[in-house]
Amino acid sequence: MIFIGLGANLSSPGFGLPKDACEAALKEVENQGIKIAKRSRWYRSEPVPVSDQPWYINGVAALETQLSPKDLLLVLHQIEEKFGRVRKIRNEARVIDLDLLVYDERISGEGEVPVLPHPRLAERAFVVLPLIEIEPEWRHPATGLTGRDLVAALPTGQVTELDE
Ligand code: PH2
Ligand code: MG
Ligand code: MG
Repeated sequence: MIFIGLGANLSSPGFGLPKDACEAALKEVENQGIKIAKRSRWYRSEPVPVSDQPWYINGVAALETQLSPKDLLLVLHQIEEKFGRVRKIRNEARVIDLDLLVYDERISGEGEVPVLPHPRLAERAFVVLPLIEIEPEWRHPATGLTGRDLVAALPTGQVTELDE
């Protein structure tokens, strides 16, 4: 299974509100010939680490593609660029963020890019909750932890709720 995380906490002139940008980004993934097998609902989440940035919209999608992890990451970065994402500082507010979280059972070696599974996946409620929503039986390839284990192990105090 291949999972990507979507996130946004700034509006953009071209794509509007964060949720609209996330929806448009999923369309764009499909336009690149990549199948969206499953997608979570959208969640509203407090910035991690806590800051005075606007809250995020987050979600996770399961993809089907023959692209290699490297090529898939390249496509995700191209979509981010198309949406006007400018990278300056780590964790800064953004119009769209597309992260490659998991690529089947792959575990990256030292220095390999992309790092798989995403190194901060298990610490983040805004990733774990939507991921287990679409794939409750999933196990973390490196730790073997189940969805339920991952939820139980999340750091406390990360507010993540369904956006309704
Ligand atoms: N992304 C980050 C850093 N912090 N916090 C929330 N709630 N949602 C995000 O998507 C997020 C974050 C770095 O990519
Ligand atoms: Mg991210
Ligand atoms: Mg990113």
